[in-house]
Amino acid sequence: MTEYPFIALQPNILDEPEMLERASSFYTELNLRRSVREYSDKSLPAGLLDKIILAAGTAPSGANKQPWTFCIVTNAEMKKQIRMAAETEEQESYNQRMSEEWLRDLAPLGTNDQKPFLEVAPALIVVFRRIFELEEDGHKHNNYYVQESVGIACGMLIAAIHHAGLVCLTHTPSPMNFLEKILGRPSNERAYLLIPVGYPAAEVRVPDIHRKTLEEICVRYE
Ligand code: IYR
Repeated sequence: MTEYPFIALQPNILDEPEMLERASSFYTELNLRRSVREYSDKSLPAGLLDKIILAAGTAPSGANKQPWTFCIVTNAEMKKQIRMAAETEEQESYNQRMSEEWLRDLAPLGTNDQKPFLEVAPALIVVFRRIFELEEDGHKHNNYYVQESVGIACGMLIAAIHHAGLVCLTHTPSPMNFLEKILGRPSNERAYLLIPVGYPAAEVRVPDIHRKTLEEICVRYE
């Protein structure tokens, strides 16, 4: 096993006022992010999603295995197939699988089993977690903390999408294995999130939800 050579960290040295200013403006920016379910069909600038995915790929991961694959689907026929398969699963979920309590919790958000955004949005990013790597001799090499690693990468992906001036939705049709089939993914990949990306539809409205306060989400031990 060869070791990595160690190189000097390139530190991000800022003075304290600038640190506070940057932390504050980053929060202000992220706090404007909203999940969007209605999209314009306007296409995206060439190369934009590549940079966004490169940003997501900077996430930390178990043993630096980077156990993720990001598929960009802009093909209209494939988006249609994905919409139809997702709606079939969602109909089953809304009508049979989700509990009364779950449906009551979701009701204020106004979601339902119809997912037109899967066809209207100019791109779908389908994120797969790689549960192992298949070596050339057929040996399965383990990945570690795959859920955590891919979750972190998706958080960074969503932040990068927002930072670039686009909107998205973390959509989780369940079960999601139809995505592996439609996209012909290899046996080591499992669908993790389905993320429509694009511009919001004109005059789109979103539910007036509120974020928890600092006191609600932070406990100090001094
Ligand atoms: N996957 C379904 C249901 C759904 C579940 C939760 I938890 C949400 O926060 C939102 C929706 C759907 O996408 O409609």
